[in-house]
Order: sequence, then structure tokens, then C-alpha cells
Amino acid sequence: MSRPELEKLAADLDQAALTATAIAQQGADLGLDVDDAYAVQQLLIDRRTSRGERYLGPKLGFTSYAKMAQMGVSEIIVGQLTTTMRIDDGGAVDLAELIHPRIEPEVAFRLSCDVDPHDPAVNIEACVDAMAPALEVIDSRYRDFRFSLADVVADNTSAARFVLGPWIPFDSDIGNRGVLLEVDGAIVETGSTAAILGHPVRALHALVAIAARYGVGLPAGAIVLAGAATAATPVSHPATIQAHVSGLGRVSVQVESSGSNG
Ligand code: OOG
Ligand code: MG
Repeated sequence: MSRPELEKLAADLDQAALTATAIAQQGADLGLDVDDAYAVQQLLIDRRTSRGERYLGPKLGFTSYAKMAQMGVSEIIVGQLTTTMRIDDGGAVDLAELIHPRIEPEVAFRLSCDVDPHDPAVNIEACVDAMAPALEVIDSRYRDFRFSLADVVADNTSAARFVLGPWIPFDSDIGNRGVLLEVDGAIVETGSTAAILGHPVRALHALVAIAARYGVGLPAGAIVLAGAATAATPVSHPATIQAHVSGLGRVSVQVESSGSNG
């Protein structure tokens, strides 16, 4: 694809997010390949940073079979988190700002040093100082939440909002912790951190490989979302959403609707 075509797609996806209006899937018509798609994603993030947003770290997608099966995409992808996507624990997300949001339970890691993915001796695990339970609000900018691998990479892997619970010191013994997703106190998804590539720490190693190829930043202080352990649950009404990860704790978000009385 030509540079103007990549820029046009980034502008269209950016506008779709800003106006909460879905657009048609573009990849097949444009001949978008995965390399093009990461270039579009970077142009999309550049548009956000030019508006004053800051990059906070990477997020992984499709690191669990539950997610791959739900979305029909079976390759690990990486997107980018920015300041305006972050919601405080217990804070609110407004449905009016989103197209067709879904929420999924995640594990977050925090990097304590710069990670150079091109360094063959790099040990990302040695650079992780903290972990937290997290919720990710995803919102595909494509109609009907349907996309190809290249489409979803260009769309910054459906990233929309995220919420982090309290950080606790990193402990690599998090390979098989129970994960619950609750809507107004009712459990809607259950799983285990083992669903994330067999162990969530493997997501960190997968991230290094993708970062080396596509230039994703891994600076000290970065937040890393390891990818959902369960399928995502659609949210179309005001509700309290909580995730619980055994031994990590809880995190919650209030789904609100400014367009109605709730
Ligand atoms: C893409 C994002 C996938 C995850 O945790 O697997 C993702 C999507 O499902 O729309 O964030
Ligand atoms: Mg996710």
C-alpha cells in the first residue's frame, strides 16, 4: 500500500474512534498486509500523541485460545495503550463514547527498566517489577466487531480503555490463578491465567519478538497487558464490571450511559 493509503486508513480509524461510528472492514479491498497494518497502527498512535496523549505501553491480543476462538484470529498481536485510554480503578466508562464495547479480564505487568528487543541477551522478566489485575475495554472500530488479522492490527487491536487494579510485587508464580469476570456481581466468565499461552510470563517473551519486528516501545515504566484469559463480554447497559484474579486481587469499572438516565 502507498503511504497516502496508509495515512487515509489511519485517519479513518482515528475518526471512527473519536465519533464512535463504525467503518467498513478495509483490509481485503486495500491489500493491507500485517506489516502495513502495524504501520497504520503507528500512524494512528502518532495522531493521538500529536493531540497530547502519551504512550503508556503495549497490550497483547489473542494470547488465549478463548479469545482466538471468539474472534476467529489465531496470531498474537500487539497494540498500544495511551493516557486517554486509562481509567482509574472504580472509575467510569461512558457508553456514548464507544461503538460496541466489550470487556475482558487481564493481567498487567509493569517494566522497571528499558527493554531493548534487539538485544539477544535481553531478559524481559528481569525487568518486570509489578503486576496487577486489569480490565480491558475493547471496541472494534469495524462494523459488527468483525475483522481480519491485518484489520485488527491497523485498528490498534481494538484498544479503547483499560483499568488497572493495585500493583503488587511481581512473582513469577502466577501460572495458574483463577480469573473471574463479573457483571453486577454475577459471574459471566471464568478462566485461569494458564489460558494465556500456558503462563502469562510467556506473553512477555512473545511481546519481545513482536516488538523487535515492529518497533513497539518497551521503556521503563511501561504497562503491559498480557491479553485476556477468557472471552470478552459485551456491555451495552450501565453496570458494575469487576475482574478478580486469585492472589492478585480485584479491579472494577462502572459502565455508564450519558445518553440516557441509566
Ligand atoms: C482484539 C483484541 C484482543 C486480547 O486480550 O486478546 C485482545 C479483539 O478481540 O477485538 O485485546
Ligand atoms: Mg485484551
